[in-house]
This record gives sequence, C-alpha cells and structure tokens, in this order.
Amino acid sequence: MKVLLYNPDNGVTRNFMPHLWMFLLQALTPPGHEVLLIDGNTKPMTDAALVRLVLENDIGLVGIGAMTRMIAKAYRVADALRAAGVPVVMGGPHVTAMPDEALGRDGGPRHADAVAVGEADETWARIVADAECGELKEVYAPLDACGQPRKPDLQGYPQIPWESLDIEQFNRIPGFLRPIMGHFRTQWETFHIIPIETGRGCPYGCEFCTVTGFFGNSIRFRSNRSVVDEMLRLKSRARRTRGKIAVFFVDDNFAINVKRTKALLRDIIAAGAQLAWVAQISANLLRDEELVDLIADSGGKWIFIGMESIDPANLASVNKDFSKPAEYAAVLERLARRNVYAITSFIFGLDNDVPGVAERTLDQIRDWPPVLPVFGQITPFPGTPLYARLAQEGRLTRPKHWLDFTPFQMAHTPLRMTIPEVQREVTHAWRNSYSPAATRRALGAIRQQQVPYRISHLITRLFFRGIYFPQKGAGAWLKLIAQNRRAIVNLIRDALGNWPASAGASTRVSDRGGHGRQDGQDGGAASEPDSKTAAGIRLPAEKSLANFDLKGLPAKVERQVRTLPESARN
Ligand code: B12
Ligand code: SF4
Repeated sequence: MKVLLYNPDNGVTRNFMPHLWMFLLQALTPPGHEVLLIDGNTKPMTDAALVRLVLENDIGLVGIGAMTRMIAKAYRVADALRAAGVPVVMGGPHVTAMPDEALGRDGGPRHADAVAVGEADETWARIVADAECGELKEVYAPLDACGQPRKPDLQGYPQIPWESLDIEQFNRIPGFLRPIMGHFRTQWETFHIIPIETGRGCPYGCEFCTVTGFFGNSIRFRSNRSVVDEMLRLKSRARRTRGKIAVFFVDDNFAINVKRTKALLRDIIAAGAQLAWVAQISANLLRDEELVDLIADSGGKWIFIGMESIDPANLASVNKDFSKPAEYAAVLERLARRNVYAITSFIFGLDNDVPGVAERTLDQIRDWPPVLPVFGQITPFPGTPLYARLAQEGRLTRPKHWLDFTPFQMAHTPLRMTIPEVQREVTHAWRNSYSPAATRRALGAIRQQQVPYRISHLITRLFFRGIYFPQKGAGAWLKLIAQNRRAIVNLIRDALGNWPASAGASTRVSDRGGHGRQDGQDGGAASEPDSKTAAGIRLPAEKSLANFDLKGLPAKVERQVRTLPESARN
C-alpha cells in the first residue's frame, strides 16, 4: 500500500526544518509499503492538487499531523481527501487533546477516519495494517497488555536514514542565493537544519505547556550510541554533499537530566560527531559551568530559553517559578563567554502584565549579551491546565480559537490589560528587537568575533525577523538587505580588511581558556575548518565587492545584485 504523510503549512512562515514525526513514522512503517512525505511549508499545494496527487498515485492511507496552530488547515485537507474516498488518520498534540473534535463526536463535522492519540511509535504499524485491510478503528492509543496507557521506550529508536533521504525541499539557502554560492564555490550551497530527539518528557508542568500532559512526566532517553551514530551519518552527508548541516535537538528540555546530558555531550565529543547544534534548555539548568563547557565543546551554538517573563509574579502564576529572572543575565553571560548565544522566548499578556511590559523587557534585553528574542501572547492550548483554568474562570473569548486561527491574536481576556494592548506590546517588542539599529547593535556587541561567525549571526537575525514580519521572495529579502546595509557593509569591510589576519586566530571570549577548540573553527559541519576565506568565499584580500565578477551567474540573479543600492554593494 502507498501511504502519504502530510504536514499542513502554518500559513505564516516557511518552517526552517523538517517535521520529525513524518520521518520517524516513515522509518517505523513495516516493509512492503511505500511512504511519501509532503510538508506543506516547503511544498505548498491546493487541496484539489493534493487530492489529485493522492488519487493518481493510488494512495491507500493519508496520515496528517498538526499542532493546534495548523489544525483548521489540516481538517480542511482531511475533509477534501475523505470526500474523494481516501481514508485519513490524524495524529499529533492537537488531536490527542481533542480526539472527539477530529472524529465528529462532539457534535461538529467529522474530519478523520481514525485518530492516533499520544505517541504513535508503537501504534503506527497497526494503523497501517488495519488500513490495508480496510478495517481502521476510530482511536489508536498506546496501551500495555492490561489496557493501561504506556509510553514507548526509546531504547529501540529506529534509524532515520538521513544520509540518503531527499531533503532538498528543506534547503535553507534561498533559491536566488544558491547560484551565487555555487559560483563562488562556497560550502554553503545547501544548509539543512535536522531535528533529532534524544529524549522525551518534562516533569516541570508549566501551566501553558502541552508537553507534560502529552509525553508524561516520565522522562525517557535514547541510547547515547544511537544519537552519536545519527550525528556521524549526518556529518558524513554534509561532507559528501559539500553542504552544511546543523542539528536541532527537539527535546523539550535537553538538559532535564544534567548528568545524562553531560554524558551524551562527552560521547559526541569523543566520537568526533560534533555538528553545530541548537537545543531548548530551561535557564535554571544552565547554572552548571561544566555543562556549559560541554555544550560549547560539542558544537552547541544557540540555546532556546523559555524565559517567558522578567516578572517573578508572572512566572509563579503559570507554575514556572523554578525559572529566576534575577539570574537570566548571568546565564546569558555564561553562555556568551563560550560563544554560545540564546534565543529567548517571552510571553506577554500574563496575569500580572500591564501596558509597558514590552519596553521593560527590551530594557533588560539591551543589557544582556546579544540574544534573538521572540515574543508571543499567552495562548491557552487545549489539554493544558491553563486552558482548564481560563475556561473555569470564564475568560476564554474564543474557546475554539484554532478553528479560526489568526497569528498573534489572543483567545482570552488578560487580567490587567486589554487584548489590543497585549497585541500592541508584542508588535512593539518585535519591531524594536529586529530594527536595523538593533541588528547593528547586536553585531557591534560581538565585534571581537570572527567574521564568519558574525555573518551567521546576521543571517540568523534576518530569518528570525521573518517570524513576525513575513518576508517571502527575493524582493522582500533584497529590501531587507538594503535596510540593513550599514551592518552588512561593516561586515564586508571587516571581511576584506581583517580576514587574513583573523583567519588563523582564535577570538574566543571565554575567560577559562585551554580547551584546545578554536571557536568557529571546529565543532561541526557548520563551522568545519575551511581553507578558503571568510564565509568560505575564494576572495583575494585586496578584492573589493565592487569588483566581484558577476559573469556566469543566472541573468535574474545578476540583475538583482546589480540593482542593489550602491552602498549595499560596496
Ligand atoms: C520542534 C518544535 C517546533 C518547531 C517546529 C518546526 C519543525 N519542523 O519541527 C518550531 C521551533 C518552529 C516550533 C514552533 C512552534 N511550536 Co513547537 N514544538 C516543537 C517540539 C519541541 C518538538 C516537535 C517534535 O519534533 N517532537 C518529536 C516528535 C516525534 O513528536 P510529535 O511531533 O509529537 O510526534 C509524535 C506523535 O505526536 C505522533 N504524531 C504526530 N503527528 C502524527 C501524525 C500521524 C498521522 C500519526 C499517526 C501520528 C502522529 O507520532 C509521533 C511519534 O510518537 C514540540 C514539543 C515536543 N516535544 O513534541 C513543540 C510543540 C509541538 N510546539 C508547540 C507550539 C505551541 C509551537 C508554537 C505555536 C509556539 C509559538 N507560540 O510560536 C510555534 C508555532 C509553529 C509554527 N510556526 O507553525 C506546542 C504545540 C501545542 C499544540 N497543542 O499545538 C508543542 C507541543 C510544545 C509545547 N510546549 O506545548 N515548534
Ligand atoms: S520546562 Fe518547558 S517543556 Fe517543561 S513543562 Fe515547562 S515549558 Fe513545558
């Protein structure tokens, strides 16, 4: 039987990496079936086109996975497929919390033939077998022999064959830049961020989070060996394809068991499996100097920290008072001393927030080492304690907000602000954090770093801006580049002037020294030693950008580069 796994687009951004569930279920599909994958974020299709593809390819089962944010789109696609007679099974965090909604058992329309509740690692083979016999059940849940809920053991985690999978659709180098990268023979023709999970579960139970309910508070880990092997295979793919690969450890709290995380990072280092990586770790676990040393030495570049608020009362109100705003600055400094920077996430509209919260937060951020801040409004996801509390307090203004999804819109009444005030605060925070001036400031703060490092910082900032201010297509990117031309020109000037001198030198800002690692020079594919120049471009030091030979580039690209304002080119 042919099976299609489909992830609907989120309607806002192109996701920057593949969704792990699709590749995991593909790897868990029993032999004898063919599994196709479509991620709507990278391959947008109309419902009609998708139905046509499914019918033309004689697909016998479509599996759709979605977070709450994409569920309305997922239901619409499922409706179109079922109307064409194709059975649909849905899974993921939303339908786990709302199986009756998907099955039409709550009085609404039915969208799915079957629902996989919770983790599907152990139910997927049965779903496929039942679909093949035309005997899909309504609900599949992981249960033990006594009918009690059980959580899959990750010790037998399957091998996802990343080294041979076609992941071209997830290449992060924008299409219009690829010919330029190829022309100058950089190692950046492709750049992929690959999700790897090393464990599941978080016992902290923050009120707004679905994770503790979904994965349970029993924490389970893969073996270090299987994680290290996966990284080694990715590393060899990067080498073979002359591209770059970075890893996103999607564990909810990568250091939830500090001892085990240290052991894993030591094993990665010992096996030479370092790739540039990013992971989510709560601030309280980053007090440990040895852990932070190992993070840096194993290739850790960015740590996502759910700070949520700089107000302890707010954190207490959502059961996250294990996170201490008073130590945020020290945590960030500790990371920055090792050239590891943070993506800091904030939520506005919490019960103790009042107007001005954005500016107060920005004031603190300005005192920190440069971070990539992201801001959102507190959102009650179904199945969370927050949702239950707000429902009980009668504060839900859009109890089924997911059926009418609008990005960055609140679904309940905040206590000390109005809904429009919260939205204004969110916009203010994004605008000020990613303005050209803010970007210049951030790059100025890491001026002592090597140029390739600063370039990657700049590119990452530009991508992050796109989370809130959509920037699709070459035109939008060129405009953004023009707006940030001062920062870019400064970088280019440093690249041309300083590269030969700085190329061999370590500019580590760490005060501990002696680890034998040159920042930006080892620790993974995204920063492997490169005998070329800054950013891998073969460029004699005396050559100015104005003299770049644009011949040989596709005409469209050459035209776009030539129409950049002169100041952005020189
Ligand atoms: C990686 C990640 C992201 C990535 C997503 C991109 C990507 N390509 O993966 C990024 C960082 C962009 C992201 C962003 C957001 N995320 Co997120 N994210 C995660 C995270 C940490 C890991 C997901 C993952 O890969 N898990 C591992 C896989 C194996 O688990 P899984 O996806 O649940 O799949 C299993 C089952 O659910 C099931 N399954 C899943 N789909 C299907 C489909 C079928 C057919 C079947 C049979 C089974 C099945 O089988 C799998 C194996 O057991 C999860 C938390 C978590 N640990 O899951 C949050 C999580 C999914 N995110 C969440 C949220 C809220 C968001 C944001 C809305 C946050 C925000 N406020 O901006 C944004 C919005 C995303 C967007 N723009 O669309 C929530 C979702 C809650 C909900 N009810 O929807 C989660 C659960 C975290 C949380 N704290 O609650 N996220
Ligand atoms: S620490 Fe993170 S993953 Fe754990 S419950 Fe809180 S928000 Fe969720």
